[in-house]
Amino acid sequence: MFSSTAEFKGNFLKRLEMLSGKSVSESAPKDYYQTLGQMIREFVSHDWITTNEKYLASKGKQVYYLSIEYLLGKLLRQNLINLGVEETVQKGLKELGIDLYELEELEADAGLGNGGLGRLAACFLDSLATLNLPGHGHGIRYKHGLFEQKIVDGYQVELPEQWLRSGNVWEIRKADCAVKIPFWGKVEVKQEDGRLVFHHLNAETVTAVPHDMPVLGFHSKTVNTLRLWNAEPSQFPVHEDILKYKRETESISEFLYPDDTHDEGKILRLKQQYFLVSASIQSVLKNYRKQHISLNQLHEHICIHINDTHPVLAIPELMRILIDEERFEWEQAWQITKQTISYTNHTTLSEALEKWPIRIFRPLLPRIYMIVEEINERFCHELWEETPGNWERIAKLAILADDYVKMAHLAVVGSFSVNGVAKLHTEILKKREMKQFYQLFPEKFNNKTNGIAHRRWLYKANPALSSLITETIGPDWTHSADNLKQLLNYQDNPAFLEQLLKIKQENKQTLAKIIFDKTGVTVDTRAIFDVQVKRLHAYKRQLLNILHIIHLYNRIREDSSFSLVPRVFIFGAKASPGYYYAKKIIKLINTAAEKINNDPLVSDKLKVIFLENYRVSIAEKIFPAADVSEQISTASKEASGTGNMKFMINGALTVGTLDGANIEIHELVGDENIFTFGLTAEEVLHYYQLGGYHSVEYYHHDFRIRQAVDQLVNGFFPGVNNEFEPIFDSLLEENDQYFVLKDFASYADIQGKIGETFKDSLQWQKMCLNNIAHAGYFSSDRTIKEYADNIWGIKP
Ligand code: 26V
Repeated sequence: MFSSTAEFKGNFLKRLEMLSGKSVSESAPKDYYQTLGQMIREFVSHDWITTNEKYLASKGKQVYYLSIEYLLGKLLRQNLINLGVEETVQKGLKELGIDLYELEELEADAGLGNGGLGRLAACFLDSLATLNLPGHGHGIRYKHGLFEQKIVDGYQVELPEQWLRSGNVWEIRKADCAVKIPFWGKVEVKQEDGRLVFHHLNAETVTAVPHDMPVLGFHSKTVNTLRLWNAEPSQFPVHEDILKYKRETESISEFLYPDDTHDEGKILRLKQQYFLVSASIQSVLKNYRKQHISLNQLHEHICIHINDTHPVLAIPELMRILIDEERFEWEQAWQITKQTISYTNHTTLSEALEKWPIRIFRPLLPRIYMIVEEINERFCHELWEETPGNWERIAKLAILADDYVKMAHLAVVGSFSVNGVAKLHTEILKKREMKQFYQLFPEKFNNKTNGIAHRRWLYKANPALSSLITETIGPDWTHSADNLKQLLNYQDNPAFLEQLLKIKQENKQTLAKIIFDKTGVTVDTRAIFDVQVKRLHAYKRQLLNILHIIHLYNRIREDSSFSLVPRVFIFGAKASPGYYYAKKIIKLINTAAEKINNDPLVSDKLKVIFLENYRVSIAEKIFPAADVSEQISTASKEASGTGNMKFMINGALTVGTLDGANIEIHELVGDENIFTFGLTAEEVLHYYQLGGYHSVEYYHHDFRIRQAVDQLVNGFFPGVNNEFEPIFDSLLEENDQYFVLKDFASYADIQGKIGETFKDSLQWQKMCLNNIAHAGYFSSDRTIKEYADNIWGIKP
């Protein structure tokens, strides 16, 4: 890009003048940021064009990843790193008196996602480009990403997020590639030339305009595309209420959904899903037609991957185009569609499995509904042929049942591959949640354990540790994360372990400063930094963590012989705005923090920090500074988790249940390098099936539990009235669905063991080293290679 600092500076200054009309001294940091961003984007445009030309000319297979969420975070420094010019740029800017890290602060996080599922999509894009694989993302260009969280008086308050306020320097608007999406109206069926044809009449049409972002690979020439669709009014046709139409149209790409627990949001959410899918499929086929290959061979050249069920309408939409526009017969269209679509399931929680009331679906998407109906009828017919008279089975597996469209059923029936995201999760799908589908289509089911972009979560986030690793085993680990295993040769090398300790200590100091700036609380960096950062959900059991903290607090105050190894407990979590119970837990954590942090009796032992507005950029500061990684979901509930992998690769030790990918972490590092506790998935599922758990017994028989649980409601936290009664009730009246009390004792025990282990700092670092060394398996490069080889059939 620039062969020298001097060349960079020359370029930068010239461009700054052109763009802002000002000299360096007159310009503001915002101008520097814009200038640098534009320089990079323009610089990559050549490789971007070349990549697309190569893809087109080679006629090789390409994958399109459809996802309603992308949690990209900041892109400036990652792009510089990928281009291999970070050092040159940083030096050049410095000579001009500009700090690259300050510019990075000016960039808004692209937070177009809720959590794990959206961040996974972003990590996958990174790996696809780095591995030179032809894979592109399609999503929605939400004007407002996930809400900004403020904590006011201990409560979560949501503000609209504004990432586009100063524009998005990485995107290119492609108005000429816009497509039209029809909603509402009715379908007219006619006989023409001996076949039925379908016309969608009186539809309200929305224009989808793509905004393309380049996706750079690490030190590679490949530049893939993330295409984000913006919803805009079509040329204002005959419309009675133009303003209403404009408002409704634009609202399609206005907000990312924190979830769809509210009914009024449902139509909009379904509109978003069809908007994404229809725009993407139309655009994919437009591109495909340029290659002049028959649509009969679509599946040999294209794979469309649906990230969870949100984009599942890709199936009927592809059918619609093949049948209505390309005049295929049903059976032929169905074979092509089934062989083109693959699907990832990300949760077995029944409340998260999507289903749409037919009363909403049918009028909004009349032609799509007809196709779903036909898919369902044919599928039910097949079931009938196989087991005539077995209505129970048909009712269970049908796509349309009980007045709903069941999206996961459509996904399984209309795709060639169904994968879970960690070994246990896939087994639960096969043996339980989707057992009957597995019996019907065993060949479709497979596992792809999640991964993380280690170049963001280690190389970028933890420069000191990365340098040490590179000095020790050479630089190839950035491409081949498995090389990290070579670090095992240093596990008995005290000098090396001392260095690890020193780096962790420095990272903790950086985080301590952030904590002080944000909360005013001083934390001791010699204490164990024990961190739980993730979305707030009952099954993730932040409640178990905070109840245990309250218990520790009680113990320090009451038992003078008790000596706690000092701890700083750090939380970061957003609750869905409509999720009442989750918000109560946030209030509880903040209330406990307030009390504990202001009690001089425990101040040298215990601190509780809630960092507001947890997001990708703050996560990059947190993982490198963590000693302990809390992965304490009720076993069987967390499909995989990916935060667990980010902690691990930064040398934090996991305290976790045998759930999701924790199980695979455990297998890799062995019993001696992880702290596991609690019920197994099998035990949990057994209780759910057969009963036998009575939370009140644990409340009555364990004083520690009774004391902490009573403190929720007995005035121990002054000024909160009945605030925590719903939590109290969930544990006792509602029999503690997530086994918080059941797992409390084993959690407290293992936490004790963690304190003891931490005292021997070299032993602790040795354990950290073992975790880092085995974390290569969790690079999303490995995951993506598995998808590419075993599902998509794409090649570099
Ligand atoms: C969504 C909802 C929405 C309605 C209320 C309840 C509820 C519960 C869970 C979810 C999660 C939906 C899908 C999802 O984000 N799954 C996450 O995907 C990650 C990437 O595969 C994985 O690491 C996480 O374990 C999984 O929860």
